Amino acid sequence: MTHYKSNLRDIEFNLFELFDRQDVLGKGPFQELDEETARTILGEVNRLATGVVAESFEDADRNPPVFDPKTNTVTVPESLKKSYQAYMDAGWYNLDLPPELDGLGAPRSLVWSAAELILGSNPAVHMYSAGPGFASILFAEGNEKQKEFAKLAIERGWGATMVLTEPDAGSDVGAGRTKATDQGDGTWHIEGVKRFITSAEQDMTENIFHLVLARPEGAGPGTKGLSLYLVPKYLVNEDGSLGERNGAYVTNVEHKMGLKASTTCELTFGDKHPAIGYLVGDKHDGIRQMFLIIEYARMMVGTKAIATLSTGYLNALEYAKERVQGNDLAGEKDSPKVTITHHPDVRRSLMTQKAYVEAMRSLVIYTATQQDAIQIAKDAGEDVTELEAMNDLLLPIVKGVGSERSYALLAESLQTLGGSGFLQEYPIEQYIRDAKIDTLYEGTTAIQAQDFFFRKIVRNGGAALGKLAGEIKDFARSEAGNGQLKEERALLLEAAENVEEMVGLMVGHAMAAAEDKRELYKVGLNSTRLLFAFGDVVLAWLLLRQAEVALTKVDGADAADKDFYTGKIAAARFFADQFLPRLAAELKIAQGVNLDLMDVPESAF
Ligand code: ST9
Ligand code: FAD
Repeated sequence: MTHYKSNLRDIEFNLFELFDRQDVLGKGPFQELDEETARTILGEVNRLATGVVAESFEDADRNPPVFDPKTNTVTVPESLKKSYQAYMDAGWYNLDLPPELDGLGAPRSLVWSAAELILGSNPAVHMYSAGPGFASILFAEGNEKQKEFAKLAIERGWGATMVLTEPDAGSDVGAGRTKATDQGDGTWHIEGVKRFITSAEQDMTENIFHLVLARPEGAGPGTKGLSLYLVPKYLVNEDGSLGERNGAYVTNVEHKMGLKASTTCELTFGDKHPAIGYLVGDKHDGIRQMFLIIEYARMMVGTKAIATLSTGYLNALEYAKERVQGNDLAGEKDSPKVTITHHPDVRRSLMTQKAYVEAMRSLVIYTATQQDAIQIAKDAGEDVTELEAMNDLLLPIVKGVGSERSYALLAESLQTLGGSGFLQEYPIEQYIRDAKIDTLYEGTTAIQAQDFFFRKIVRNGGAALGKLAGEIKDFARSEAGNGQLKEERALLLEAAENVEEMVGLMVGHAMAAAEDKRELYKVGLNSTRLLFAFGDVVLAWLLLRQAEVALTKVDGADAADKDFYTGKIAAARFFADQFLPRLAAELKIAQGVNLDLMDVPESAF
């Protein structure tokens, strides 16, 4: 038994009962995969995730990788090496690779479903195994030589990193100072110090390639002046053998609150000897290229958070079903003691965890179905602009809402165990420590909220938002649930209208900024509120859609399925009743926002 409790039943429910992925399998770009194969793959990944991959989760936290400053090397604990190797040997990283790279080119809905299992089991393993994924981006963006490099990297299982952050350039990536100097022979020298770089050193792969944002000499300021360079740890000879050690060295590994198995490194370029880099695709287009990775990584982070809440909830549930404590609140004085699931407050907490996590899993898979649609349309040579806009709109919700709600609700999972939850004997305290990072990296929640409003709503002219809100309102006005979800649909409609009004209010503030720049502060004061509020509407919609399916299947289902579908209906009702009415208050607060806070002197805080 490992710490990890997966929820394959719910993943498969989303894939095959809610989003009908069997209809896209076996045709178009997914010719090679049918439903049975997809289920077999998930079963196999689940076996690894609940077994060997999870086995090192605790040990690598208590005995994290060790950095040796004399040699600039890292020693990863043996337990983690075993988990990593077992996952790489199984070869499932190829699910997402295109056929040109011998991959399965699977639909993203299947890719992210499988990813949830590994991310819930041992997130560091998923991160160390990102090399092939990074190589596929290098393959897509690189010149001929770099494409060959990418193939080699996959064949030989090299690790990879994304290198943006510097001491003075975190959220503000455009403030980066790392510089690149053209050597005139197709190579560049990179100089500077990057910090917080995930997986930049380990002793599990023979090479590591860094994808680094640096500013070529003479380039302009900001993100648009940055270019993307391929900087391998070891240079690679023409025949594919490893050459000299390149001048990019890890000069520190951070001591952290959690996710200790994953190395977070300071990476210094060109200090000991030149760090040779190659301009990706021979073009200066760095920030766009890097965002191809970032978009993927933001999806990964949201999925990681939600996967952690899922196992947190299931651990809490198991405990609650066994822990006997106190009398039934409504029972007779000398009635027998009950398990804590009998207490109304424990039920409130458990159902809050269940409803959010099942809604957010559905959000991940729903977002991935948009990515499936992009894959299908591209394969057919069709325009993908609208599909990409929808995917773009959903990403900050997956990342921003997924990470914040998961972190907050993991505290509820811990609370369910009482004092025992605080002990290292149970995994939840580690889940909380490991999940905190999800609200921070790949763009903090504030950055997600601004991205959501300015880029995904305003810059898109509200098109994707309008389409999604329209679908939600159509559902709310429909007869879904055959009369049984009437009140919940009414709550959904009201909540959707409240959030639309909030968007209108903020667009008004943004427009008023043409006259008075300070009006933008009001947008900034409301942006995370909007992200969470819109998130709740989308989550409620997805839960009610799940309940609609469950209502058609619950009668006549076998015992296990009956419980499953009953839980779906209960979760949707609970969420609609408990969380949607709060959005009216959020709108009121948003409407009341003024500039007073911005006028409080810094010294008065
Ligand atoms: C990090 C890593 O934290 C943590 C974990 C690593 C684990 C690694 C392994 C897992 C990943 C696996 C991936 C493998 C890949 C597999 C693939 C398989 C197929 N969307 O608004 P502007 C672009 S890393 C798209 O003016 P500012 C766009 O080009 C550190 N593009 O920005 C735009 O130009 P245009 C993460 C976007 O004011 C240009 O940027 N750090 C988007 O100059 C300029 O845009 C962060 O995330 C977008 N949403 O700069 C930094 N947004 O407009 C957070 C911008 O012409 N900070 N672009 O299209 C930000 O995001 C800031 O908002 C900023 C602002 C830097 C963009
Ligand atoms: P800051 O940008 O200084 O932010 C501090 C606070 O101010 C935050 O609350 C933030 O929301 C807020 N804030 C900042 N600017 C704004 C604004 N304009 N509007 C509103 N609020 C704002 N980076 C990589 O390049 N590669 C990696 O592999 C990588 N891995 C990481 C792993 C770990 C464990 C950690 C801790 C970090 C990692 N990072 C990586 C860096 C990570 O992406 C940054 O930490 C993150 O983007 C935030 O930057 P910062 O830490 O400098 O915080």
